Amino acid sequence: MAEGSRAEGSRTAPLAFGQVVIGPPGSGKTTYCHAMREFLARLGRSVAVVNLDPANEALARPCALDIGELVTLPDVMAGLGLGPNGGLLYCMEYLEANADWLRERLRALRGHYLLFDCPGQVELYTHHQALKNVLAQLAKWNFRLAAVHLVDSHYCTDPGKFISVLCTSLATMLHVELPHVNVLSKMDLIEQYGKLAFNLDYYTEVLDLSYLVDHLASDPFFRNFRRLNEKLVEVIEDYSLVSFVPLNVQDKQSMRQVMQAVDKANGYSFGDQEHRSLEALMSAAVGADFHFSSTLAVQENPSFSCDSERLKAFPGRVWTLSGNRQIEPGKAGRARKKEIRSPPS
Ligand SMILES: Nc1nc2c(ncn2[C@@H]2O[C@H](COP(=O)(O)OP(=O)(O)OP(=O)(O)O)[C@@H](O)[C@H]2O)c(=O)[nH]1
Ligand SMILES: [Mg+2]
Repeated sequence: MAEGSRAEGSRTAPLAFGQVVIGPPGSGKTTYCHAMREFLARLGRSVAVVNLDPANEALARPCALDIGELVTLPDVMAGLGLGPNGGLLYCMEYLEANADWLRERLRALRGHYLLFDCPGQVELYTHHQALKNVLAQLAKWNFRLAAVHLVDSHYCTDPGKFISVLCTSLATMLHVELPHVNVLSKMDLIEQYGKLAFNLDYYTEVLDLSYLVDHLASDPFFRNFRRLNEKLVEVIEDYSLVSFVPLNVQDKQSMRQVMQAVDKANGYSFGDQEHRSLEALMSAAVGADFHFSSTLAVQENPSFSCDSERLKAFPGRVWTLSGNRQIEPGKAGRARKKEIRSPPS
């Protein structure tokens, strides 16, 4: 399409809002999309799920728009002799080349709040260009989207994996270039995943990571990699961008907390009616800090466990920092470090 007519189209197209749901394989993207669709629909929002995952062959739940109508992974693999990973990258490049198809199909969904269910292939979000270009195109067509990056909370149980998750999340934020909400998914399973080395707020707020490096160094295998881990967490702290919202898709409070974080990120503002529906849905007075209450809900569960020795490193329940907001998100990592080490007043 000529650049001129595209620009004209974006001037006249009304604003549309939505979420681009991304993350590693099996992190719960599809489950989240449908749970969020139901949650928002109960508030009176017109929501449509757009399946952008060409590997989703038989859609168990209805989607308003399916990339499978344009291209499917099995066809690409069979036709071009590609494996699943190469095939998926090809599918996204094919989508980018056929952006007009997407635009036409999305036109029919104007007026809806859109949830884009994306493939679970990490390179799409860290360095491959196709999906990023499609998202940039959507922005030109007046879509105001926020990326919702799901990561399985299982990774909190292993400090080494948690550092790699932080690196991936940061790389994704820098690559995708959308307003971004990182989410720790499957919180309902965290107790089954095993003992955490630190309290939950430590992982969601991404507090002083030197504790994580110290903890890793206590493992003989990781001792040799201490310097590498120190440098990695230095990069994460220097950017000071990564933090997580905990999510349990079966819990309304938790869904509300994610919804509010995303609405703030993409600038969606709802009317009185939706606000009243939300209050009715919650059917209880809720404090202002849902983040605190949700992590607290998990932490105060009798079966939730974390290493008590590590807890002692944080005197005076510094975990309430997310509750009383002594630490503002976005503050430099080193400033956070200083604050967390000072004794409580
Ligand atoms: N207990 C629990 N299970 C979940 C949750 N979210 C997803 N699952 C399960 O995790 C598995 C993977 O979920 P999906 O929603 O298919 O994950 P996905 O990210 O879309 O996976 P890909 O599209 O293959 O990348 C399924 O068995 C889900 O039932 C959750 O919040 N709690
Ligand atoms: Mg999926």
